[in-house]
Amino acid sequence: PLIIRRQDYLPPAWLVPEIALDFALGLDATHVTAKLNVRRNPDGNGASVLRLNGDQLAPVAVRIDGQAVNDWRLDGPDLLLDLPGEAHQVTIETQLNPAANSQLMGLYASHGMLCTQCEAEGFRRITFFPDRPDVLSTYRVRMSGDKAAFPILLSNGNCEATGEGPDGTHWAEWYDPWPKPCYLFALVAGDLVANHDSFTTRSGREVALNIWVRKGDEGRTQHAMDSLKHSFRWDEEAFGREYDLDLFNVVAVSDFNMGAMENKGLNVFNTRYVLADPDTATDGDYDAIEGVIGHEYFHNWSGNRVTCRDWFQLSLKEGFTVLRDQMFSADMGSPAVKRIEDVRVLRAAQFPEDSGPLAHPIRPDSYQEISNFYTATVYNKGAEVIRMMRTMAGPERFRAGTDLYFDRHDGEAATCEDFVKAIEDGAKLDLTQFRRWYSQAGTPQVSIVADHRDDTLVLNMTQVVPATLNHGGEGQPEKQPVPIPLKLALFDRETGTHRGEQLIVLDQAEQRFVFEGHSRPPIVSINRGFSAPVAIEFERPAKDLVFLAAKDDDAFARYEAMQSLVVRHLIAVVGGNLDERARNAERGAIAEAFGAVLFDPTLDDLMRGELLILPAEGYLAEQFLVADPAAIHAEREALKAWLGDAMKDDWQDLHDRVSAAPYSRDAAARGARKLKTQALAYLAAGAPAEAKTRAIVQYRKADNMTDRQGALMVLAGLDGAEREEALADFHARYAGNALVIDKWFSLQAGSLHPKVLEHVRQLAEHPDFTMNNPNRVRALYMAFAVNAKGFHAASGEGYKIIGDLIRRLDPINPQTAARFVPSLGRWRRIEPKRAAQMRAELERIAAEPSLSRDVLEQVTKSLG
Ligand code: B3K
Ligand code: ZN
Repeated sequence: PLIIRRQDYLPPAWLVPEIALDFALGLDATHVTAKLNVRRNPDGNGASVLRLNGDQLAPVAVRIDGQAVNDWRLDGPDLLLDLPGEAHQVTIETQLNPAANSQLMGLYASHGMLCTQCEAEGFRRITFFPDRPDVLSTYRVRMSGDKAAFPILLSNGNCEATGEGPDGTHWAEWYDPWPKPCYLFALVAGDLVANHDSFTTRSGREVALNIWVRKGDEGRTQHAMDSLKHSFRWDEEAFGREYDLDLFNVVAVSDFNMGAMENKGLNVFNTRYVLADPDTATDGDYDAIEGVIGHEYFHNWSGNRVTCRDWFQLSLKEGFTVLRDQMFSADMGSPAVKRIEDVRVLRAAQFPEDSGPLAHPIRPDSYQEISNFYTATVYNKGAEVIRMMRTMAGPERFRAGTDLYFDRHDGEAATCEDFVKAIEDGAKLDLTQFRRWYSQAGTPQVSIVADHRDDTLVLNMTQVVPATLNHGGEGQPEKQPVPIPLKLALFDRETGTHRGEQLIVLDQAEQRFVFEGHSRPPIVSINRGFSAPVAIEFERPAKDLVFLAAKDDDAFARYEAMQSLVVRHLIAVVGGNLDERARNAERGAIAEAFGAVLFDPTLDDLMRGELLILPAEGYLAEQFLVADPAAIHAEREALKAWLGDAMKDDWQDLHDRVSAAPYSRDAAARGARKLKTQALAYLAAGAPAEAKTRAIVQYRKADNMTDRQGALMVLAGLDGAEREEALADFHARYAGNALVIDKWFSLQAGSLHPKVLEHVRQLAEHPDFTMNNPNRVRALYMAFAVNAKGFHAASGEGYKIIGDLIRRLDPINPQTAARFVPSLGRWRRIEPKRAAQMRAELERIAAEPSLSRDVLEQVTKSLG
């Protein structure tokens, strides 16, 4: 396989300052004429050959300076041209079939509309071009097509002219004055309607805002529009960033590989991150829409105005933009709850990546297929790394750093090193050692031993960055210590207070931190706010964790104490290290902590809900070198059932209290809804008959999707006619609403029902199921792949379902197929019997004759 390496970067030999594109649009035949003004790059290698990347393209015609030429040649998928002079105009015609494009990269058809996805390397499926992010061009785009089929014609920048053509056609011409790499190009043509609004920037520019959707969906766009306006305002206030065109378009598409795409002035979105109303979208959906709308908007500066030199720098735009969207969502809602949710995502998605065969630094050193590197590591750990810089610098100095970064690199294709240097210079911070966070994979493990003598507390700390093994060439056996900023508070166990939060930085392999003036051994609250993305091992008495769970004034630390209490209990139970008396004593301590949370009047319900969530199975599995997922699942469910039963009255009272709150989008009502379904879930585990009765009522009375989905989730895991009735009712009620039917698939595939394997097989044959829509594929199979009960079934059937899916989906949509490989790739960390089954499934995939580069890279690295 061809391995692309970061150290092999060379500047482009040719630049393309301008491109003019002409599209004659048709669903199954689109003709593209591309005129490239090219000139030799003074910083290039002087080669006279111009390499234009292609992917499944054949040139219909090639002209140089207006003259047809025949002496072009193909090198694999690429087109090579010899150019004698300093500057030329190269014209290339290509012919595409968008309707046949099931990969959803390049130009494709979706429900009668045409749209594009170019990041990372989709533009080369439209025309031959130097498809690399350090080639920046201004784009003039003309498109023409049937007016009835494509009444709306959109591209980047501003629309400069429109007109009528022959035979019921029309055309539009767009011009984007901001030079951009081709991955930010976009075109949309279709029968769309818009929610129109506007925003006036702080310097007085009036920006027209449009959210384009298919007819009938316009009533579900207001939340996205509100989120968009909030994003415009927030980026001005928080980062001093103003929008730079008179127009901002968002288009919702139901066939989309990812969440959304930040094309300049024309963001293209998966419908699931645009459409919402109370009847069809949960509170979680509303939050996700706000976050993704913000994320794509913020890319206008962190990604578009300052872009990436090459794809190894992906975290430059993604890590930073994730941090920005996290800060935005925190400011729009509850910062405490948002931080906890972000950490939960990191632990569920990124920690396993860091400890598995696909581990890579946030700035990878090599890849075979770049689509495989849009990972939780590049995105979420990337955000954590920049967040640590902010923690060490403080908000004001960090802002000086980002101001300098935008100022220094505006209009450029920059590197992660450029970013670090700008923060270093602007925030006046020495980041020499900190740069290791960019080059080392693996989650640092911090061990803490506390020693109290006389009036002095000593914290002895060690850090180890675990070796990431050489699965497929990306190994790092030797690691160096990294600077780990830890926020800390020392609580007096009698007064329950502390003397203020401090920041310590652990930057050696072993280090002692001394704290004087503590006559009693204090209770240590550490990594407050999750100030560093590390795993901490710190043995201490359960009563200290119970104290922090009830009293810590840092919301994250309080959540963490609660989690630790449960995690260490479950590790001990799964390991068979507790006799019945010890187990019951620990369960009692957990119930006591739960009780404190349930009745703490100072907590709001959203936060209360966070504190009552049991640690995820994946996170628990991470705590073992070799995990038994069935035992983890069984013991976690057993604890849930015990809590459900032991605290039955409390859950019922809670369910009664929160059920009385009327629907609204305010925090109190959202908190009530979160607790409503949590109470039901604990009851379902410990008192199923009671839960069923309540779930049926909650389902019937629901006036919003959060309550309805929550009730259906509980019913889907229970047996009986009520389950079938509710599922049938839900399906009939939302027939034709693809996003809600996705939920119907997910609830069943993710359910605790004993027959979940059978259900998933049946759902794959359901008339509503299709392999051609990524949302539907993910709704069924991603929900299943994270359902330990089904996926890790002892028979190995769960692995086979995912293995079969990957093999069937790969020829249709390799990018989406490859996303399922990591679930099987974790076999080394699973008990031997299942590990052998998982490995066998990977080998079956590897034996397929013509795998995509996407799946091949993930499977070979996973087999190691
Ligand atoms: N930048 C896009 C990612 C598209 C990747 C396609 N393989 C979405 C985002 O992070 O905003
Ligand atoms: Zn992004």
